[in-house]
This record gives sequence, structure tokens and C-alpha cells, in this order.
Amino acid sequence: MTSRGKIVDAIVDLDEPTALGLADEMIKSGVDPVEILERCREGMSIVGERFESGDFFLSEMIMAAEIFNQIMEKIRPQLKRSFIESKGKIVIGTVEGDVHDIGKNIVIALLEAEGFDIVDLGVDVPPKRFVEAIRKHAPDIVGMSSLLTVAIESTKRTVDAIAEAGLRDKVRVIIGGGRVDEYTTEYVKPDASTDNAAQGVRLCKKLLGGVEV
Ligand code: B12
Repeated sequence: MTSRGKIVDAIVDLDEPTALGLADEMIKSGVDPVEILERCREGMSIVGERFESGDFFLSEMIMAAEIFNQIMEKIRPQLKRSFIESKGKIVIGTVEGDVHDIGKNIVIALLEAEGFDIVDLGVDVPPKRFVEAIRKHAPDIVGMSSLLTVAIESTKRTVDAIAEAGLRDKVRVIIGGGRVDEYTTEYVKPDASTDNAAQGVRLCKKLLGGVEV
């Protein structure tokens, strides 16, 4: 099996030393950091399935998240920003009721590497705080992350609150996360949506009139 397959297994087996060792090996041999993150995401997806089927408990999801975060720390320096001029400002957060932030942090790392300035509002962010942040930072784009089905409702409430504050035509909205699909997109009505960080970066560039996706 290749290192790419092995790292998926190591995450699912919650084998921290092996997962971290494989990440080092892949970085050293020049594997694209985005590809490494994608393999780790695959592992997390299986961890989620095991939790859903009752084979894993919450503690195992926490352990898997801990492994992922450590791999992310190794990868972050590989994504070093290579632009001096800002491509635009993005306010981003995980919506109210949801504390998942691994995906959000990956998107932030990729966006920063591409030259965007980021204001990270953290997790469990109420609609009001998104509105305040738009007033304070005047971003070009607002990004919302959600991993829970129930959080789609908060995402909708957040977009509605931005509209009620009269700010909807001042910012572009992108939503992302594991539960985002064509139905949620139709319901929330953002300017763009995706369940993939690299695609999210391309969409942000497109929203600001850059390259086509
Ligand atoms: C790790 C994890 C946790 C950790 C989170 C740690 C952390 N700091 O984030 C902990 C243990 C805390 C946790 C808690 C819970 N979790 Co949880 N968790 C997961 C798990 C296994 C992995 C998530 C993850 O990090 N994936 C890896 C990242 C890289 O992928 P991602 O988040 O999808 O992000 C990618 C894209 O979506 C995109 N993206 C993400 N955000 C954004 C934003 C923008 C703007 C853009 C452009 C792109 C983008 O980019 C990323 C990279 O490509 C998932 C399983 C799964 N399949 O998602 C369950 C899962 C999300 N959890 C679940 C549940 C049920 C819970 C709990 C309710 C469990 C409980 N009983 O308490 C709590 C909820 C707590 C809360 N209020 O939020 C369910 C949700 C089910 C549902 N449909 O609602 C899942 C799907 C597991 C399952 N299959 O049952 N969880």
C-alpha cells in the first residue's frame, strides 16, 4: 500500500505515531500538501461513519481530530503565503451550534497561502457576530462552515441576518462543510458553496472576478 492509503488507515486506527510519521514522509517526498489533507479528510470520513454506526464513541472522534490537527501543524509551513498584495478580505466562521473547525482551518490555511486576508471568528458563531464583523472589517467575502445537519438552519439564519442588516449586497457569501449540497445551497442561497477546500479557494477567486472555476 502507498503512503497515501496508509495514512487513511492510520487515522482510522487512531495510530498517532504512524499517521504523523507518514505525514512527515509524504511531506519529505514532495507530495502536494493539499493531497495529504485530502487523504486525512478521507480517514476522518470513515471515523465519522464508525461513530454513526456505534463502533466508535465521541472520545475516538476527539482522538482522530487531535491527530488531524497535528498533521495540519506540520503542513501549515508548506502552505506559506507567497503573495505580498492582498487578493481580498474574508471573514469566516463556523456557524452557531456547531464546533467543528478542522475543515474551516484548512480552508483558512489554503486561502492565506493564496494571498487572502482572513478574519477568523472561530466556532459556534451567532448571526449577530457575523453581522458585527462585516460592519467592522468590510470584507469582500463571508465564509460559513457547518458540519451538522442542524447547523444548516443557523447558516440560513446568518445569511438572513446579513440581509436584514442591509449588508447582503455588500458581501459575497460562500458556504462550505460536509453537509453542504445542492439542496442546502438552494435553501440558504449563498453566492457559492462547496464541500471541498481547494474548490472553495477557486470559488473565492472567481467571486472576486478572478480565474474561472
Ligand atoms: C472530528 C469530528 C468531531 C470533533 C470535532 C473537532 C473539531 N475541532 O473540529 C468533535 C469530537 C468535537 C465532534 C463533535 C460532534 N460531532 Co462530529 N464529527 C467529526 C468527524 C469525524 C470529522 C469532521 C472533520 O474534521 N472532517 C475533516 C474535514 C477536513 O472535513 P470537512 O469538515 O468536511 O471540511 C472540508 C470541506 O467540507 C470544506 N469546508 C469546510 N468548511 C468550509 C467552509 C468554507 C467557507 C469552504 C469554502 C469550505 C469548507 O473544506 C474542508 C477540506 O476539504 C465528522 C465525520 C464527517 N464525515 O464529517 C463527524 C460529524 C460531523 N460529527 C457528527 C456529530 C453528530 C457530532 C456531535 C453531535 C456528537 C455528539 N453526540 O456530541 C458533536 C457536535 C458538537 C457540535 N455542537 O458541533 C456527525 C454529524 C451528523 C449530522 N448529519 O449532523 C458526523 C457527520 C459524524 C457522523 N457520521 O455521525 N465531531
